[in-house]
Amino acid sequence: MVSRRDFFRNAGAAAVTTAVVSRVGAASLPEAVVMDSAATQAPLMPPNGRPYNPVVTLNGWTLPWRMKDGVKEFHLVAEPVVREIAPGMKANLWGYNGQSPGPTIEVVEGDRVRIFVTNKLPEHTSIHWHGQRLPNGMDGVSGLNQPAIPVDKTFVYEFVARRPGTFMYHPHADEMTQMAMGMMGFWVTHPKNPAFQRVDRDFCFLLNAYDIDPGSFTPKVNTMLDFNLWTFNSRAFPGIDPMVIGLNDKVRIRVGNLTMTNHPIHMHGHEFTVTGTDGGWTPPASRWPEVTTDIAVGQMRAIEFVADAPGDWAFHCHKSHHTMNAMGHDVPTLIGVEQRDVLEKINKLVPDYMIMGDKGMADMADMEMPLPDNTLPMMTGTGPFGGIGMGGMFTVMKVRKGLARDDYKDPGWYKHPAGTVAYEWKDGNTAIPEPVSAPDKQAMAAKPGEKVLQVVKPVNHRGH
Ligand SMILES: [Cu+2]
Repeated sequence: MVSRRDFFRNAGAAAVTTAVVSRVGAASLPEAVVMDSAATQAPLMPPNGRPYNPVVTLNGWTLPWRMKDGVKEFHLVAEPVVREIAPGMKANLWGYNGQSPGPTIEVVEGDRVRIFVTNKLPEHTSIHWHGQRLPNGMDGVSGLNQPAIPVDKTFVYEFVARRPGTFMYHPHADEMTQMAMGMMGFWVTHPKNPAFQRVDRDFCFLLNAYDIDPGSFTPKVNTMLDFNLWTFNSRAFPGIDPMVIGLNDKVRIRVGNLTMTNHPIHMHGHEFTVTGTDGGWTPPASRWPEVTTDIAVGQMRAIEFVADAPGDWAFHCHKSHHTMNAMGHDVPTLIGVEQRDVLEKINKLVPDYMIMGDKGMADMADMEMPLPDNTLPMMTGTGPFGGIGMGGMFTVMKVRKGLARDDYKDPGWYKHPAGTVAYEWKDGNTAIPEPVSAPDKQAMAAKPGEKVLQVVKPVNHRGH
């Protein structure tokens, strides 16, 4: 096991060798590098080839390559993996090279790339290189562009990474099953000119969703709508690492959506612009400021901003169900229900039953309920002021002064300057402003014969 601290201490290409296990003896195949940790790994500084500014994959890593006669050779192994979704929950997924999602592949515009794909799954597979300009026979749709890769066979994909930008990879073979099981990965083609749209920190991750019943380990692969785990790179908060950012750094975050619904991704404390899609860089004249961008199914968005506000800023999907974990789904609404009357009776049937939800669900963030094995509480994560009440697609951007360029270590919680945290009003500690005078009630009421306010009859919306 390679600890995160060791990894950051040894940041760089050499460190990756400490996590590698050779899976393939054949000398003609590049080594299949395997990752045994679900933690964010340090950026992989390119040891050869054209220079570029590497990305940081949130709770992920970049696949090292072998340079052979000027061709970058990668080896992906499609295989069953055990992925830790967050401390306390592991899932039996399918992925690549020890983790799910698979490793990020980073190349440079104009690179010739050769990817060996070994199939260690129990069924055939293929890889589609989402968004790439490539020869038709390399596009990876099994049956259409190539025969599927049989079990235990290795296929070779080869093309020139023509267009710089952000891409994804995933199977186009039994893809409903294989993507529900977690087979996907990120691909970044860096521009030939490292100064083009240069940023100080470049994060990337995929959005994914799973339906794993509490107490079980394997996703239900036929689910279309009722997913119960909403994840960034197959991790649920508080298992998602923070994005650590230096004050005034120029930052890019690339987010790809391989779930079956859209995700309005929302950033606190800053405005950003959408600078890239999976179709390429957006023309600067087309950009406008946002604090939320909706990412549709199969899309990628690259957003950029200057991190000029120190603090711990939430970064999450704005669909509130997507910041809840498995135990938060299918819970009945109990607000206002007086459960005390029946508690004694319920306790005879269910001895550990607790009254909950009658005043809302906030208590659940702090409650330590007995859980089935291998699942996550509805909402979880504790901050400096108590329960955060979030799970799923949620993390924190930690913007700090004085960080070294390559420092991605969690700096701990933000220390707020005195007088800058919301506080409880107590008589005498500050003046409460006079209430703003209410509008004149008479002006609101319609005089007889006057149609000032129209009364709209309730409409039954059912059946529309
Ligand atoms: Cu969402």
